[in-house]
Amino acid sequence: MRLSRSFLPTLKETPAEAQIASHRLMLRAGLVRQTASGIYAWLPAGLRVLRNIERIVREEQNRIGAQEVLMPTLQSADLWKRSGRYDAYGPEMLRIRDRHERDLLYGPTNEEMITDLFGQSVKSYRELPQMLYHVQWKFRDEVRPRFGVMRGREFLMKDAYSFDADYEGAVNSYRRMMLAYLRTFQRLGVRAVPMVADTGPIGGDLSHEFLILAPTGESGVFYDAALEEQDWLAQPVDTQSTESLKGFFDNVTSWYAATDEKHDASAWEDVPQERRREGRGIEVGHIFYFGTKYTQAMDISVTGQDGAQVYPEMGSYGIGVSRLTGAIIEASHDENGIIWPAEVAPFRAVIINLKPGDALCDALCDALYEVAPDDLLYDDRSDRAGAKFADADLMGHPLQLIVGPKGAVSGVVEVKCRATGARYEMTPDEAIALITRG
Ligand code: P5A
Repeated sequence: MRLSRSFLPTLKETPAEAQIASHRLMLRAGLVRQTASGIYAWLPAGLRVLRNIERIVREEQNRIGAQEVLMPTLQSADLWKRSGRYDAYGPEMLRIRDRHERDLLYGPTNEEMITDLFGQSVKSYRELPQMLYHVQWKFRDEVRPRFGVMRGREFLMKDAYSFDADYEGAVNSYRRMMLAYLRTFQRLGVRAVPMVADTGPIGGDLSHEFLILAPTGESGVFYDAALEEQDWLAQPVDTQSTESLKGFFDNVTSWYAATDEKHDASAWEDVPQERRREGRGIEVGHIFYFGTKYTQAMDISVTGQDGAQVYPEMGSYGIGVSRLTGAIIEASHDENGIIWPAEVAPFRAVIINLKPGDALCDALCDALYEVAPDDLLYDDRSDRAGAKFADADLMGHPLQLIVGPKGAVSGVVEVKCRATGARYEMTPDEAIALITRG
């Protein structure tokens, strides 16, 4: 994308309404704009990041056998009356009435809808297990929307739902999902630590939250550093084997990790001093096992092995896709701006032309840009170099390829790595190799 023709409105001033770094940087880097309290429009660079996060989330859901669907944002109140949550959910639910005076709501989550869809089609235990997910906007009328997309009213969630014939199957689904989450967050370039959690309005017996460590997080966290050192992508887990899943799960839960709500001071004493990590965390995912809570309330059963009707065991599994955009920035920025992990960056690199109009500079920049025009940002504006460097640092592109008149003559591209600040001089061919991926 050519910067001179793009809609990437960066701000020099710090927006007064933004209290935390990620919110300030998302506004300054031109990723989002607020359109109403807790509701945001995604601008081109922000949308690219959101789509990158979604892509990784989807790949890891598909990898454990979950199937994607797309349920609507609007739901009928009748559905929620069947589970008893229409009244229980309270003022966070945005209630809507249509022209026929029928009660609708903007979905805050989809347990009821998916249970109903499942019940319409699945009649026998032989069709189990099922794992379905979608990536869809939710609405929760939070009392205090704050921190930008981090606690919005409208937000994008990946929510998955599992249906199993029995407890053992349901626990396997839960453990499979935990593995998918740990792989997902690692690929996103952040370390999210799983912690035992309360189940709140979703309900159930078993629940984990995934928290990214950041000083502005809403929960206090205590955990064993061993959890951060694991390579979840390299661990061999056979997701079809109960034993293998159990081994993985027992390993994860053997290390101490708790939010302040569940913190146990005496168990904490058992963690070796040098491995104790204490701070604050941002909840980017939350998984629940709640058995037959919804299937029973909504009377959705299947024929079991012995011919009797049984209520399938369920779990639900959420990732805050839009919140992750803010959370990743919260965990990865400096005083100059965002430092995008490569997997989610809106562009692989920015090409900075220090002298647009100079034939050699233009030719070298064009040659670099042509390598992958959809994935590169070309700063072809005739602004001062200082302003371009500042915007590049602010927007957080992993690499900056700097082309000036001297380098253009001698065939030298200066490459700056945003994360380390290291600078290298290389030939145009080496620079091309660097930005050619896959
Ligand atoms: C799990 C999936 C659920 O809703 N039902 C379907 C279950 N869980 S949850 O913990 O309430 O939400 C899942 C994740 O969504 C993100 N999230 C938010 N993101 C931005 N703004 C909000 N107001 C907001 N509320 C929840 C969190 O990342 C949470 O872990």
